[in-house]
Amino acid sequence: MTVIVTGGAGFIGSNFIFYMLDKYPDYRIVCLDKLTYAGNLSTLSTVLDRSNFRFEKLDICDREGVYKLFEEESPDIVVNFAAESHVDRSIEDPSVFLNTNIIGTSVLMDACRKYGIIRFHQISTDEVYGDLPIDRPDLFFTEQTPLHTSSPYSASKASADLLVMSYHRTYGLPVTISRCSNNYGPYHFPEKLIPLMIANCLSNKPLPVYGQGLNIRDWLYVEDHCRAVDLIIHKGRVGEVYNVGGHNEMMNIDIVKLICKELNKPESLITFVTDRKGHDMRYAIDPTKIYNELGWRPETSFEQGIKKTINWYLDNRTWWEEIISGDYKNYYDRMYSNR
Ligand code: TDX
Repeated sequence: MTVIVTGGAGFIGSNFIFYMLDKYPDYRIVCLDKLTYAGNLSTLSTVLDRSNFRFEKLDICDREGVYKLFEEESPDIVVNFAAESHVDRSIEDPSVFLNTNIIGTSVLMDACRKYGIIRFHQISTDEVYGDLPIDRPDLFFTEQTPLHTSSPYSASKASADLLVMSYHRTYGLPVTISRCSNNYGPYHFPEKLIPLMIANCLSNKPLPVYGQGLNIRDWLYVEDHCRAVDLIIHKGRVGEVYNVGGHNEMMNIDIVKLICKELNKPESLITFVTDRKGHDMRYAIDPTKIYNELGWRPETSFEQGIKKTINWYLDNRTWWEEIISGDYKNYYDRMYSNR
């Protein structure tokens, strides 16, 4: 079995590659990644030499390059993790999100049609459903919840989902989609809430909490997400959407306080800054379908997961310190100075 993993040098994609190489030593894993700011080849350094692994620096929008790779590798399964994923960046400049997330997905699916595959799996997000009110803890996103996006990022992901479903209906492409809640864990890019707060704590820098920090996210340890994708690509029903989440809702401010506590840093580092435009209040996934159909359950509690994650950032300082000192520094100054 040959599996193409796009965006495999990014956070969730790289974790998925490690998971697959470990679980299926007889599979061939081909990573296709453009190595944007969020992709880091050093993340894959431990697997680059494996005989059943190939890395190809490629943009999913590059039709010729993608077709050539499909011709060479004849993949059975394609899992599309490649995406621009940071909401704040999409508010600054939507265009690259539309290109990569929508056009890129269509190029990949055209290649799937041309060369034939047994499964195209699209990694989507709970953000396509919009948000839920804070005072209605009884409400959850199901697979039937209408798409109702807030940011250019989520609109681009919802557009891609619609396109994926249209390729299934129109061309009979064997597709599945997963919509997962917020992931956290090793190799999470430090522009996102949890790694940013860990990195800032460790450097005794202010912890910028948007608005009052009352927004709620539903957190899932990245390895649990990888297991869900593995189950869906092997056992999920074609043409179906699966929500993935572990009923672990937390307020941003509580997460930041927890990180301060774990790292023994004063809460006085917390700084409330101007809110994100169009900021979604609450995400909460109803994972009943994947529980019942595929028997998936999250295995890592948030208590264990956050400890593992913090320890990973303590043990892998070079990985994130290099990122923070490079181009990313310009982004950080642009985004947070005068906020
Ligand atoms: O500095 C910050 N301060 C802050 O208060 C940052 C970076 C974030 N926040 C808040 C905004 C959100 O309410 O924390 C929450 C989490 O923010 P992000 O880490 O940017 O994630 P989110 O916007 O929830 O989106 C994430 O989950 C869904 C991923 O980035 C998406 O790619 C995924 O689809």
